[in-house]
Amino acid sequence: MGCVSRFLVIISTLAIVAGCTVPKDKTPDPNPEPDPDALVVVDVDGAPIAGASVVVADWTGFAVSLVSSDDGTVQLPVGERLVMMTVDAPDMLAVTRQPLKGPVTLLDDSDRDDSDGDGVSNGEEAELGTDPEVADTDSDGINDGDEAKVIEGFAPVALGANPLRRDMFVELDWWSEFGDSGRFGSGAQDLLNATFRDSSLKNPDGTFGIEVHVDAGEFGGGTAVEVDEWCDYSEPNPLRFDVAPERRSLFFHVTMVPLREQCGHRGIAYATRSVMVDPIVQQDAGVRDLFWAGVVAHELGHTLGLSHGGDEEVNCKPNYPSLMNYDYLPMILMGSVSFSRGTQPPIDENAIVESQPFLVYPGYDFNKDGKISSTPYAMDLNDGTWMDPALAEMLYSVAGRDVEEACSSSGDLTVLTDHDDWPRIDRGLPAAVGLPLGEGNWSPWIGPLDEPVRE
Ligand SMILES: [Ca+2]
Ligand SMILES: [Ca+2]
Ligand SMILES: [Ca+2]
Ligand SMILES: [Ca+2]
Ligand SMILES: [Zn+2]
Repeated sequence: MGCVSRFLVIISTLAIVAGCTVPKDKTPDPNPEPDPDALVVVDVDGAPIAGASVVVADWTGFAVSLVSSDDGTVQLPVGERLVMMTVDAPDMLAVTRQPLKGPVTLLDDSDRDDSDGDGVSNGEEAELGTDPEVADTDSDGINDGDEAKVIEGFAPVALGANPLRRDMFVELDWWSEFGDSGRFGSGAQDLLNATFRDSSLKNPDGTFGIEVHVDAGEFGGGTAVEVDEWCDYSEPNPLRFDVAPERRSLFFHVTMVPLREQCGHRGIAYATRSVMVDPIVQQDAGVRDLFWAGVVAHELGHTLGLSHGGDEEVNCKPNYPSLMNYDYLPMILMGSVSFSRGTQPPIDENAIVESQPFLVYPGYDFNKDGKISSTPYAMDLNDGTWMDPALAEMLYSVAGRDVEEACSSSGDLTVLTDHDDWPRIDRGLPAAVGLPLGEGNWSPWIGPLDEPVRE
């Protein structure tokens, strides 16, 4: 019913109401009647349990604690978008579940000790399949208790944390001027997830890699940001670590703003778990998603402890096929590169033998003389010129710069080595999550006085 007709109805019934009243269904009731459907009953074998703890989390992960009454009932908050709950009582096995309504039956817990102090008892850990002697079974920096139970304040489990699989939480803000086209949507999120799942790291549940949970507004965190100054990322800048306090020990933070235009960089890894990325929104959506996922993965790679040469700052090594490497970063546009597994043999630039296997090739013409030579020769390889020139030019032009500028090798002839990125990521994730957002350096492996990594 529209405003005007409502006015007319009111006039005809009450005769003296002036103006337009707000329809009742849009006015929150400050003292709503309890919703009989939003009721939980806690019992053991049908006997109600009074004083049981019931912690409920809403869609943003925010969680509040309730207590069951004498008849075992708990009235859930009305009007909240609740997604998960944990019911717990002394000497009972805790139950975490969706949906929230209806009966919850607790079981006896004969082993209520918590040997590793992670918030889940030994009996509960036996049920969950987690290690009762290790607080962080899947080594992602989040304790088993925080991944298995809804805990008061902020509950990662309500946003998809799993105690048997590595999880990584990323809050992503974007420049408001870009509108919706600046938002890191599901296409880019799927590609980012694929990059972190294409991994040698096995999880306790048998899956591989890291599950990345992006909050570009889906969980109430990521927002469009309206500031127009980001080159100065010092303390007063409102962009800096724009993450709710209860999330700051857990979330990585990505800000997508036009860095390149204003500051001359495509991406910057700043202090702990915080990066900025230029979204380059003029690309078509498919190319844009590939580019976004690759550059965000690259910058997150820095905050997990990786340099452009893996464990060293030697860029553009042909035999380091990782998106940390500038030579390979543009290849994200072909959807064909992730982090390196370190399986390529070393190449001595003083004695290059082209007839040896390289990547998928049985031999490779590094010096572009038209033949695959078995006679060793000397050449600087990590200057970007080893790639097929036409392909290199195409890829780098989309990525927005030329090959020489990207690599700028010193010209020294050395032994170039591959690097297995995954063990470093495996150590970097729990090390980074253990630190407060924005304190310390871009990488948990670098001292606190180092410069941020640019690009
Ligand atoms: Ca425990
Ligand atoms: Ca444990
Ligand atoms: Ca964990
Ligand atoms: Ca986990
Ligand atoms: Zn970089």
